[in-house]
Amino acid sequence: MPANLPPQYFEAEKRFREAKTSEEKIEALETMLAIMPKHKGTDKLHAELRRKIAKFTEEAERRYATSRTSFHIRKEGAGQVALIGLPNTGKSQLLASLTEATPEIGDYPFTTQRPTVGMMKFQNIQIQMIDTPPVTGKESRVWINNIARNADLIAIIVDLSYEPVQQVEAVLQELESMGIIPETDVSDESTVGRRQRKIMIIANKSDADDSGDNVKLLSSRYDTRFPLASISAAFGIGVEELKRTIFDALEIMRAYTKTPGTKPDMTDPIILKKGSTIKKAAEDVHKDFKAKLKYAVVWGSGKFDGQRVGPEHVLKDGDIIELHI
Ligand SMILES: Nc1nc2c(ncn2[C@@H]2O[C@H](COP(=O)(O)OP(=O)(O)OP(=O)(O)O)[C@@H](O)[C@H]2O)c(=O)[nH]1
Ligand SMILES: [Mg+2]
Repeated sequence: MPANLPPQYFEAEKRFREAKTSEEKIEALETMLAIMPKHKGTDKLHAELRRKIAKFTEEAERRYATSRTSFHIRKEGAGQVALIGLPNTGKSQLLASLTEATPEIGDYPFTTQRPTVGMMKFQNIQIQMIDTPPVTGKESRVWINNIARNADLIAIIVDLSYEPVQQVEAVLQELESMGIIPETDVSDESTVGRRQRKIMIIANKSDADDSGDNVKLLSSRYDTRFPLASISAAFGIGVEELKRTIFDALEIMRAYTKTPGTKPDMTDPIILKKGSTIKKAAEDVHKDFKAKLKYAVVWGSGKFDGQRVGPEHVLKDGDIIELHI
């Protein structure tokens, strides 16, 4: 045991010993893991803590599995977005504004106990949104950990009526303690064993007093790190623009395939990572296509419509492509 551990470590250790549920045990172990300095001398302890976390997570999952819920939410649509935030910031209200879902909305904290899923329509695609219990809830951790780890985008929801930067930092810290860090924070050793995720900020309650100043605070602090949208979920202000920001933050694009002499089906795009090539699109259409592909004809990102391009041609959102094998 390294001698220079801070008192918070021993407090967490005490919490671990006294914990009654797997969730409480996981929370304490993760705190211990986050606090412990990282160097050669602590490698074994790190591994030991991770093993214990895995064990209790499995236990918790087994328990929930018997009550027929699952920690894993199956992806549907063009992308999966997790709404994560402190209590009462408006996550459930936002899900209700963006989708057909009807989650419980309350003027008191810790309203949401279990995740709720809804599909958000953006132009001709659907994006899956997940409302989660507040990130600081004891029972939330196993849920948030699994959902945030698996989502294509984490949207941090903050309440513009008070200290928004502190709220973002608190959520980032919670995520970090679960081993989840922003994709934009690329740093050597801190990424080992960590899961990097796309992150954006949704500043809610723009109708509140002081919200303008608080948006400025957020944007000056996070401008280069995260996409930011300011909205009022309750009054529907900025919600349409938000859909576009979410689409952009997912870093995906649409392409439409057609066969020679026919029209493409513009209601059914294939979804690709932004910056994908013809080759990648071909692979998505059919796994045999990639090897056989000779050339493609493209409308949109070509120099002119109907241009013949090679497999390395980079596509843009909305391109129509004809694959020739
Ligand atoms: N003024 C204002 N109030 C809002 C807005 N969005 C949500 N609220 C209110 O904020 C409170 C909390 O909303 P919820 O959607 O339940 O918040 P939550 O983040 O899901 O809360 P938990 O589930 O407890 O984490 C409710 O009283 C909402 O009516 C908004 O845009 N403006
Ligand atoms: Mg809620």
